[in-house]
Amino acid sequence: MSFEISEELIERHNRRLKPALDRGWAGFERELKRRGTNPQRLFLAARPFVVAVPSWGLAAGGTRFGRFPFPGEPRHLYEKLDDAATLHRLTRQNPTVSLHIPWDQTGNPAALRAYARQLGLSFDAMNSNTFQDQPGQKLSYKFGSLCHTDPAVRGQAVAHNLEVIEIGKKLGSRALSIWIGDGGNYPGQVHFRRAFDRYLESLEQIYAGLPRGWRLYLEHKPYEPAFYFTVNADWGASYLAASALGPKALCLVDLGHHLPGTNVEAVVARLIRQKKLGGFHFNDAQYGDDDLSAGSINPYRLFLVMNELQDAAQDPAVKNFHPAFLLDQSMNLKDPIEDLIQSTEALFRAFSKALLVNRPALHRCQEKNDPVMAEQILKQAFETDVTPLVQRVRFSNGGAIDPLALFRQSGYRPAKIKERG
Ligand code: PSV
Ligand code: MN
Repeated sequence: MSFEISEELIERHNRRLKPALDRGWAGFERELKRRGTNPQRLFLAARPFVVAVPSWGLAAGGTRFGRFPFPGEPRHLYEKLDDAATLHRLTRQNPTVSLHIPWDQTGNPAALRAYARQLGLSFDAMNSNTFQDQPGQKLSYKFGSLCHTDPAVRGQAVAHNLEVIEIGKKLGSRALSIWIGDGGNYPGQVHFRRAFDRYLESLEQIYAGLPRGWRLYLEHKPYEPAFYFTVNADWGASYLAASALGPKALCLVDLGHHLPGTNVEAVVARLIRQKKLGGFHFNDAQYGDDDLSAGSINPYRLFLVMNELQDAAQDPAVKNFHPAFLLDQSMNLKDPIEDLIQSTEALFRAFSKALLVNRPALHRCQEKNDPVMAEQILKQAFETDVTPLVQRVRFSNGGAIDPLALFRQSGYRPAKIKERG
């Protein structure tokens, strides 16, 4: 019998912290009422927040210079699901896992799905991988995959994506996410227009294989592994491709995939306007695609992104707005469960603060060209301490009031060191 954080342990932890939470909530409620905000309505709006966990974020990630495994890390996908279930039991905000094929050897998808269901988990977007060669692979992706000059390589990459869809169908997923590294390192190496034509042609074949109700997410990134030119480098290229394909194709915004200085929240608003925002890979970055914990570097930017999402969610003119929330971060130094607790909380805080924005007042300031008061409205929401709300939502969903503290106290990782080595 492997060690688990039991419901009883969570209840005991919550019983201890509940009086302090109640005191905090009473003060928070008073402050909201003073501002004319209905606390119960805020609570109900915040309560459904969830974010998917990347399978590749559950074990130690690597840098280009190496990977440092940590004791007790999951040895295979089933153990990764055990850790994801532990995370979800603590937060009640991480009910789905996003898989990456072939990094995740599914073997028997039906058995995997049954195991996940037993743990209270299901599967989010599937990710294909044609940015690396796999052992035994027939044709190399050294010079590209979906955009390769050789139709046989493109065919192999398309077939891989169709196979990922098939696996996803068996797992109950409803989306395929494609990120490719195709591009070039040297001026002259790649014919820009033809490479994009080939990208579209390959994507059309994948799009045609999408089952009913599925979405295709196209993820852009300015550079790496291609350092001079990347085919899907920015939101513009991504938007062109998604538009050419049709309504099931949407753009996915990875927060780390923008050049320094890019106004990411404006990119988000533009994609919403074009009905092409599919979802997010949340993380944070200091320099480039750093895959650091969400909200660890620039929580204000995260709030501004959430603010655009709330603005759209509350706008009756924006229809069918359900952007997917996924984390995409890779940890070298932290325990991944602790990291994911921190990131989930940072996202939920930003989300909650965006709910606090006095939107009618903000719109009035925008119309009247009052930059000072408009900014004040955002700042007031951002600077509000939403801890009581965050804790109350977690508690009422059955999670832990302080998931990080409980995770440490539970002895989960030391128990896993004994079990997994
Ligand atoms: C690429 O840097 C990326 O953001 C894509 O989402 C990949 O699927 C993921 O990272 C792999 O680590
Ligand atoms: Mn990503």
